Amino acid sequence: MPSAKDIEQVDVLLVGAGFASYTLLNRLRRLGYNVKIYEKGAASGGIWYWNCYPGARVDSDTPIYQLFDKELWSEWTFKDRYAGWQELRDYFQFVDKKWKISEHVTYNKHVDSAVFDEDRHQWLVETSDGSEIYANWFLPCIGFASRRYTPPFPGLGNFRGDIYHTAVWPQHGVNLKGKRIAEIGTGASGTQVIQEIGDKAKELTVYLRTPNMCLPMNQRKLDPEEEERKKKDGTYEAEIEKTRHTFAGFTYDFLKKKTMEDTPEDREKFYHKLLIEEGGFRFWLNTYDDMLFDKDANYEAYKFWRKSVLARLTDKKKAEILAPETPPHPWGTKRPSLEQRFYEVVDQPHVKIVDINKSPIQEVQEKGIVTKDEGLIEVDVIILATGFDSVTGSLAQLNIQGVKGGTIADHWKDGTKTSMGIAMPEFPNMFFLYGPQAPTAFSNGPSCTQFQAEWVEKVFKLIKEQGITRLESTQEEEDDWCRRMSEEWNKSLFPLAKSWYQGANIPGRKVEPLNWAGGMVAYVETLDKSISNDFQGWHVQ
Ligand code: N01
Repeated sequence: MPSAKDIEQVDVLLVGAGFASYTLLNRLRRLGYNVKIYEKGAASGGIWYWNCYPGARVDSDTPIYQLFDKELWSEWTFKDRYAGWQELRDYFQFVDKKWKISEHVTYNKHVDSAVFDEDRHQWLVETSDGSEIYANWFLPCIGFASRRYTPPFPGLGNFRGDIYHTAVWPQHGVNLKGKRIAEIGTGASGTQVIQEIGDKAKELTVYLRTPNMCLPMNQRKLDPEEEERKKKDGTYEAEIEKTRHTFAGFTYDFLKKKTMEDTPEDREKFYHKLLIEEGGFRFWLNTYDDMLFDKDANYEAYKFWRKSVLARLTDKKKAEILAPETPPHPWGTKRPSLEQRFYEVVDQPHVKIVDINKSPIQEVQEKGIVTKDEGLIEVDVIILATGFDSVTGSLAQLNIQGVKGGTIADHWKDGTKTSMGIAMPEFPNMFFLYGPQAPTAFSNGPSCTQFQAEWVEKVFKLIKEQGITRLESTQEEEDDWCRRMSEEWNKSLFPLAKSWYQGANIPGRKVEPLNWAGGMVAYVETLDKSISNDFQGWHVQ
């Protein structure tokens, strides 16, 4: 055992090498802090290191899905309006070179545990290779989807073919051409996989539990000259600036208008413009401001969406599963995915959809999957796109021990509790970004991490100026935030969906709001208020 004085020391230890850590590293380094990043993967990119399944692509468009740094966006131009995983990896390499990030990163470094040493006001962090490091400040930036979920299908281990989970897709890729494939799950990952492999598979069977109410992505190649013009004429700057003033950190926001204030004809035209002409999330986040709060308003949106989908499907049985007359939950209360040809791909005869609500999966056998009504369907490959122990699972899986000895999982045993989705009492000198009870999954990722990182930078300036060595959020701050979390959530229709937004995807897990539903602007205001007036929401030493 090395003595404490022989153990490596660092001012700030960041975990994970994605958007949040890159922004923080750059900012804290400028303030003179000695910063390190530990990354579990073999390369940077955060989720884009792991997300390499066929068709993996982001659902936020250019220019807001990148680091909000003028020097960077002036030099980098994405090829696609919605970037794919390879391009995002290239982007991270570009930033890495530009900002010299890699010299601060240790790859293949998995944090096993972190314990706060009350005498030293430091975290002692241990990794799976047995190394230890003391960090004055510990900032896990591991996203909301780093703990994958595999449902316990009976017999899964007996399958003789290949099984792949989208969250840990082989980095070398998989040849699926001409294969008989079973695909389980139709969230963001499943939808993209299906539309990408559907044409290549010999047979594709999709095991579907809840239809994803997908929106057209309206993907297109970006014209480099036009992008250059937009950078020079101030369009990029203006678009990025808009993200500070909207609910979800996008460039657009809800209208200040109720659904029924428009005539049916005007409503139809408006929906058409959002859904068909503009595409992307506009039909979700740029629509009437009662859509996510009022059932009748919501049903109007659903009817229009359904009509647009039915027009693309010839197979009546599939249409009934994918766009039923009665929706399983209010429109948009579960994350809609952006699709490209999804409905045309699944409409083909060699693609089968099994509604597992009516015909549940009974077991997996050596040769394939058995459901109640279909019996055994033989396949070569099973793809699990069954998601994550989302939002809280990433942090709760780590053995991070607070001052009373309990882990984060212990702190949350009766329900998730945080101070403003960025800190917790009993866990001093620790901030986490893009995690539970922040705008996280209700936001454009780079907006959320940017605004949280800007706040952390303010805190670290004060820490330096005031010689602070220990900062712990107050219990009152946490209680107040949890109360506000529930208040915002319960105003909306979100509680009516069995979604991972509230942990309902994991059997036995407490169903509770996991993402801040009060919007980005109110979120940032709350963060700022907590450090004004001499850190009023914090215990300071
Ligand atoms: O995971 P999911 P994901 N039996 O949880 C089904 C981000 N992301 O990896 O809906 C059968 O959404 C489950 O069914 P149901 C993004 O924020 C973004 O797709 O619970 N099926 C669902 O269909 C996204 O939302 C991008 O009824 C079971 C699917 O598996 C989040 O990550 C790309 C089942 C899981 O879907 C998660 O996306 C990828 C069971 N026992 C990810 N259990 C982009 O930006 C679960 N399912 C494009």
